[in-house]
Amino acid sequence: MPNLKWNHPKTVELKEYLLTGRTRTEAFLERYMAALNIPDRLAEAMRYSLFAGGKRVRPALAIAGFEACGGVGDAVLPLCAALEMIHTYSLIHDDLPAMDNDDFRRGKPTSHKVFGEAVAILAGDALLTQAFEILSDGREMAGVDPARVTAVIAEVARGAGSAGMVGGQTIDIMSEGMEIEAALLEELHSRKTGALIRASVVSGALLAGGTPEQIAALRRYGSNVGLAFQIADDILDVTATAEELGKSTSDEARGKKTWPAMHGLETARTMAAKLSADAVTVLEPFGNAAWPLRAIAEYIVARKN
Ligand code: GRG
Repeated sequence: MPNLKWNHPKTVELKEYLLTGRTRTEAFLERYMAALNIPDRLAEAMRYSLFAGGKRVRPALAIAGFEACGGVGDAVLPLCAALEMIHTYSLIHDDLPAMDNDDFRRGKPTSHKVFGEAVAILAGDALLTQAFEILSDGREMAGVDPARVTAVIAEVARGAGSAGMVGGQTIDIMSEGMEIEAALLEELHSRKTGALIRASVVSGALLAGGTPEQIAALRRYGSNVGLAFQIADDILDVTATAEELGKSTSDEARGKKTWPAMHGLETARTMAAKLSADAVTVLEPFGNAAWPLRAIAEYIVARKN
C-alpha cells in the first residue's frame, strides 16, 4: 500500500487541490441553496447534512476528470454540487432506522435524530431531485454543448440509480447477516460505493468532451478507484477509532460482510493497493493533466477517515 503522509510534498499538492475543489463546490452550493424557495425546516435539514464536513471526494474526481480531458472554468461546478447532493441524500437515507439505523455521521447526530424520520426522508428526496434540477438548469452550464449535458445526466443517473448505488444498497440490505460469496461482495461494493465514484470522474470527462478512448480509460480508473475506496473504508472500519470515523457502530458489528472479514486484513490491504495501482496505469496517455487523478487514487487507499 502506498505510504503517503500528509506532510509529503506530493500530498501537500493534493491537499491544496482538494481544498480548492471543496471551496468552489461549497460556494456554488451556498449560492444555489440560498436562491431556493423551500420550507425553512426542509432547507435547514438539507443544509445540516450538506455542510456537515464531508471530504468532497466526488467533486474532486469530477473536476480532475474534467481537467484531464481539457476542461477549464466553472462549468463543472453544477456537476460537483449535484454529485455531493446525491451522495448526501444516500448517507441520510442509509442512516435511517429502516436501513443502518445510525446515530452519528461525520461526527454529528444523524439527520433523523435531529429532524425526525419524516423530514430526514424528505431532505434526502429533495437533495436527489435538486441534483437533477441543477444538472438540467440551462443557466448553470450556459455555453456547454447540450449533448454533453445530456450524457452527463445519463451517466450520473446510472451511477446513482438501480443499476448502481441504489441496486448495491439493495443487495447490501438483502444480504445482511447472511454468508455471501466473494464475487457478490465485490458486486455489492462496486455498485453501492463504486458506481457513483466512477460516474463522478466519467461525467467530468464527458462534460469536457473527452474522446471515446479517454472516457473508456477513465471508466476503468473509476471502477478500480471506486472499489478501492470501499475496501479502504472497510479496513478503516476495523482499524480506525470511532472519533476518526465520525460514527459509532462498525459494519462488522452490524453483521455486514466486509473485505477484511472475507479475505483477512492484509489481503484486503493488498487488494486495495493493487486496484489503486491499476487505476494509475490507465492514466498514462493523459500525461501531466492527470496528476490529480493519480494522487487521488493513492490518497483513497492511504486516507485515515
Ligand atoms: C440509501 C440509496 C441509498 C444508498 C446508500 C453510499 C451508501 C449507499 C451508503 C453509505 C454506506 C457507507 C458508509 C459506505 C462506505 C463508503 C462510503 C460511501 C463512505 C462515505 O463516503 P465518504 O467517505 O463520506 O466520501 P464523506 O462524509 O467524506 O462525504
